[in-house]
Amino acid sequence: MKKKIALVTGITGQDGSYLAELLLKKKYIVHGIIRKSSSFNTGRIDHLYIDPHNKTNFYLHYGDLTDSNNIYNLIAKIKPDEIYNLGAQSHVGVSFVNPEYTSEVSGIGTLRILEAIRFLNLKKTKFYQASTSELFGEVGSKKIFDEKSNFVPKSPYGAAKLYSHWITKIYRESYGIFASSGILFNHESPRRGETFVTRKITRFLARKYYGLEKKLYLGNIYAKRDWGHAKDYVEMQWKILQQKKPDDFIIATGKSYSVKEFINEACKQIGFKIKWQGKGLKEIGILNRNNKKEVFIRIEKRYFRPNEVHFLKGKNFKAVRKLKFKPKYSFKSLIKDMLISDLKIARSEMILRKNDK
Ligand code: NAP
Ligand code: F7E
Repeated sequence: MKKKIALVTGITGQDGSYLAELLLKKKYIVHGIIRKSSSFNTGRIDHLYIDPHNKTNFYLHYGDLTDSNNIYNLIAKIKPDEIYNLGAQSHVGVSFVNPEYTSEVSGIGTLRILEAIRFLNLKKTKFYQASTSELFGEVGSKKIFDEKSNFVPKSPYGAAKLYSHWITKIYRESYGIFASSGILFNHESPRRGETFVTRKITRFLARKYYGLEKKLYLGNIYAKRDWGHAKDYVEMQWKILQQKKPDDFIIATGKSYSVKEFINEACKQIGFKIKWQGKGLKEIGILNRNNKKEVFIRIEKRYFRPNEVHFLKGKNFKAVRKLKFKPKYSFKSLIKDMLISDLKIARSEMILRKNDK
């Protein structure tokens, strides 16, 4: 049987790397788009590239979602059966600083792919768009978001992703393209970028454990998120493209925790006694270790965003029914997975530093 060909944008990111692993396991030929950077940016996929089993199944191409010709030429050459558009300027905080660039990549980038599919008349190519819970924003009381909820984005990132979400639906309805979106709530893993809050916390705690770091500075620790594991979620991205008809799906756990609850659970797992004191910008986290008390968490104004989504929780009923969504990771086991990995990394650094002395 002919092997399926997939093209993944954002293959060097958290989701892209897990998705590439999954597709290779399913015997796909995987093509990925990587950006030219001044230092190596393939750390999450190097193990796939050097694996001799993947030699003829894994190809990387230089490209950028802001470059229409490049996107068009790659799609024309590869003629993929499935395109997963995971590439994005994905940091909500950064999108307030670089709103125009964020719109170009996370908004118009999607249009560039859809236009290439349309123009090349690729009738059999299926398209997956990485939509996000940042399309939603609370209006009044807390609620659980589902596929029928109104979109109220609160950031340039959310607005760019809303454009991508709608243009995907418009190309599906107007040109009959098999184009689907997964509206994914926050998902984390040991491969999560280090500036996202969960990884910032687990990385800090692991480094603190080995004496490599003193203090952690955070923003709004009362924001609540519906956190799942990226490994569970990329499987749904694939499943969404295996449906008979294109459609949109919420992928979420249905549980929501604050950043502070995440810290408390992570501290518990690593064996740190934490006590909170104060309010607002004066709130501090105090670590009690070996009968010594030390302020190790502080709140910093610069980590607050000009606008914030305070509460997110998703209703995953459609995904459970149609995609048989059954996540393997819980809130606690997600944190455990991240801590184990970050402790390993911190321990290696501690040994290196000792050997250097
Ligand atoms: P990520 O780790 O930040 O990865 C983003 C990827 O996009 C990286 O490979 C990055 O390349 C690439 N990229 C950035 N700018 C690009 C450009 N101009 N042209 C081409 N590629 C570019 O994100 P993730 O967490 O894996 O998320 C994957 C997708 O799902 C993103 O679209 C994100 O917005 C969306 N999403 C994420 C979550 C979540 O909780 N993780 C939830 C909902 C939706 P470099 O490695 O070179 O930077
Ligand atoms: O923030 C608060 C922050 O940056 C989570 C992206 O993958 O998920 C992600 O977006 C919460 C926010 O993720 C810090 O204000 C407090 O309320 O980890 P985050 P995010 O903004 O939810 C969605 C679904 C996506 O689609 C995005 O691509 O934590 N917070 N203190 C902080 N956040 C950060 N980054 N750093 C802090 O110091």
